[in-house]
Parts: sequence; C-alpha cells; structure tokens
Amino acid sequence: MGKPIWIKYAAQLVTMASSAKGPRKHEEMSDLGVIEDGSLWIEHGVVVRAGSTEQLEQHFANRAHEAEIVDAYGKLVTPGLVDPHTHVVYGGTREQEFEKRLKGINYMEIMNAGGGIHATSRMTREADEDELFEQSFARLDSFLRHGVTTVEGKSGYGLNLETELKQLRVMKKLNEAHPIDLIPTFMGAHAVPKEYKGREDDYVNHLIDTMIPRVAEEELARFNDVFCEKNVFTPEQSERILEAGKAFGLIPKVHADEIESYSGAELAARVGAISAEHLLKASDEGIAAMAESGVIACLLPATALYLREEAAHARKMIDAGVAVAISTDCNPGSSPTTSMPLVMNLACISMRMTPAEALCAATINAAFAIGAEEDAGSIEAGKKADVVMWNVPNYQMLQYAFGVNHVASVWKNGLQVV
Ligand code: IZC
Ligand code: ZN
Repeated sequence: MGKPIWIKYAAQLVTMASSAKGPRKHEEMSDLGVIEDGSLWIEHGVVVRAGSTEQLEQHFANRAHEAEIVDAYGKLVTPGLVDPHTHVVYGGTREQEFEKRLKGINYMEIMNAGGGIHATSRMTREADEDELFEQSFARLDSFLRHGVTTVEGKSGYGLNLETELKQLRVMKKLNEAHPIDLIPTFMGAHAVPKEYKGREDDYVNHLIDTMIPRVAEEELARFNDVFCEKNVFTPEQSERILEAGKAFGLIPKVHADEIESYSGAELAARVGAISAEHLLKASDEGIAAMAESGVIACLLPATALYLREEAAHARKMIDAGVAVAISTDCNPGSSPTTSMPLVMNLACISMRMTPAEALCAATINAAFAIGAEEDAGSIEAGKKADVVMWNVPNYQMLQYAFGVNHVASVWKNGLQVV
C-alpha cells in the first residue's frame, strides 16, 4: 500500500477521541480531543498513531525516513465528515418545484398534486442503471471535495420492487467503485405510489410481504426508513413497516415530524430506531422518549432553510440528553446540496449549536447514526484513515467563515483523494 503518510505540525488536530462510549451527549459533544501542533501517522490505510508532533517524532524516530511527510502547519486536521442521511441516487431534477415553492405553493401541496417525490420517482424509473450511476458518482465526487468520506444513501424513488432494487444495486456498485463508503438504506416507504392511490394499505402490505424480504435476501440494505408524515404513512402503518424490517434484520430509521407534529419521535423510540430524522415539529414527549431509548436525532438544517421552515430545536434535544447528528439530506427536492460544511455552519446559525457540537454531530455522532462508528467518525489507532486537512487554523474558524469550501486535502483509507 505504499509509504506511510506522516501529517505533521497541524495547528489543530481534532481527533474526536474520547473516554465516552456510545454517541456523544450533553457536554460530551464538546469534547473533541484537540491536539495542538498535531501529528498523525497513517499506514496500510489505517491510523497508526495520533499525538503531538513532538510525541510522534520520538515514537517514529527510527522510521521517519520511510514516510511521505505532509506539512499541515497553520492548518486544521479533522476526521473525514460523515453524512448520515442522503437520497443521493436519483433521476432528474426539480428546479421548477423550487420556483413554485418560492411563489407560495408548499412542499406537501406539490407532492399531493403528483410532483415532489412522485416526480423524482417517475424520472428514476425512467433512468437506466448507467445513467443513475454516472449522475450519482458525480455527486459523490462533490461530497468528497467537501470533506465527506462516508455517506448513507436511501432508496425510495422507485416505489416499486424493480426500481427500488435498481437504486440499491446502483448504490452497491457506487460503494465498490467510488472512494466514499456508501451505506445503503431501503426506503420503499418514502411515498405511496400513484398506482396505489386509495389503496394505501395494499402498498404497505406489498412492502411487508414482497419488497422488504427481497431487499433483505439480496443483502442490499442495512436500514429500513419510513416517511411517517400526515398524508404519507401513518404512525401505525410506519410501525408495521419498521417491525417487518426488523424481522429481516433491517434496523429502523424514521423521517419524523418534518412537516407536521405526528408523533414520529415517539414512534422512533417505540420501535428502537437507531435514529430519527428531521424532527422540526417533534413534541417534548417525543424528545424525552428519544433520550430515554437512545435514539439519535439526525437534524437537517439545510432542508429547513431550503423549505423556509424554522429549524429543529437542537438545544432542547441536547439539553434533554439526546445525541445529535447532522446531515445534508442531499435530495433533488428539499436539499440539493452536498456541502456538509454548510450544514455545520447552519447547525450553528439556525440551531445555535456551538462550533464544537456541530463538528461532533458531523463526525462521530453521524457515524453512530449509521452504525459506522467502528471505522469512521474519529481519528484513533486502528480506524480507517479518513482525514481532512482544512485551510483554517482551528475548528471555530471552520464554522465561522461560512458558505466557503475550506478543504485543502482529503485522505480516504489513507489514499489522498482530494
Ligand atoms: O425528494 O422530497 N422529505 N423526503 C422527505 C424528501 C423530503 C425528499 C424529496
Ligand atoms: Zn430524507
């Protein structure tokens, strides 16, 4: 695998290493494991040792000549960012819908009139595998350029067996072909397809009897997600779908309380979901229930901004003891972005998270939200060497100078990819 890489003299090395076990809560979210004048030795694609430059100079005195040296003087070095919620594989775009919404027609009106998710579903059904692969590959490149090295991706623009499988197979190929680790979620319950209008329960049964077993049998997904929302799937339907997935080893996730308060957070707690997403309108009881059962809140402030909605109440959740992660929600309707740095900026600006909490939410807590914490989310001996060097001297500057791409270099599995 070539020479060892030695990143030296970083103004700040943020490791996210901590004595805390599990997703970070309360003040644990501010414990970033910062090392000033930081140094990092990478070999065979994994982190061998992180510490001060002085410590590593002592430790590797006999091997210094073997390494390729990277001078990080004046720069910030962090773990690769993790995006725990995307709809990255899709056909077409929805810029006309963007304009409609600016003129005052809302997200659900557009969807109920056959646009929104249904429009993307039509375009995704029409696209062949190669087209979907090419378009999504380019989006993953963009993620990488923004410092993101692990991405969760959902199906849910097929809404029939054939196209859901197509989306998941494209994700599998992308995971193999692209440096980014792409972790797949089945989301056949993203909308009730038009051909089932008035027969919603028939579609729920189809998901449970046919689609979920097939996805599990082909091992195409790790998670099972549902859009639990008024006029989409009720909490009762959502619970049936998530329980059916559990029986096949698919871990539940819930799109909860995005547009209206609908006891989605309570549902996530009840079914033991790994995470609940959006939560703009989550109730206090729902937040308490999530804290109690250890559901991670995956908050999407870029989506809130894009839909011109008030962002989720991150402070309330952190105070209640909920571990918070953040994500782009990259999708063609309500958040066409690949910029996790922008999402960190917005976590601070729209949700009053601190710069430290935002970085925690975009790294280790995001990794926990997709079961990737063994490999990703922190710089620790034995983990994948997924590392970003930024053109700023400290993590506060990363959140402060906003809307700018500060990425200098990215390593994925110890290979420089940006
Ligand atoms: O395509 O509109 N909220 N799903 C639930 C989305 C947004 C993605 C979309
Ligand atoms: Zn989503």
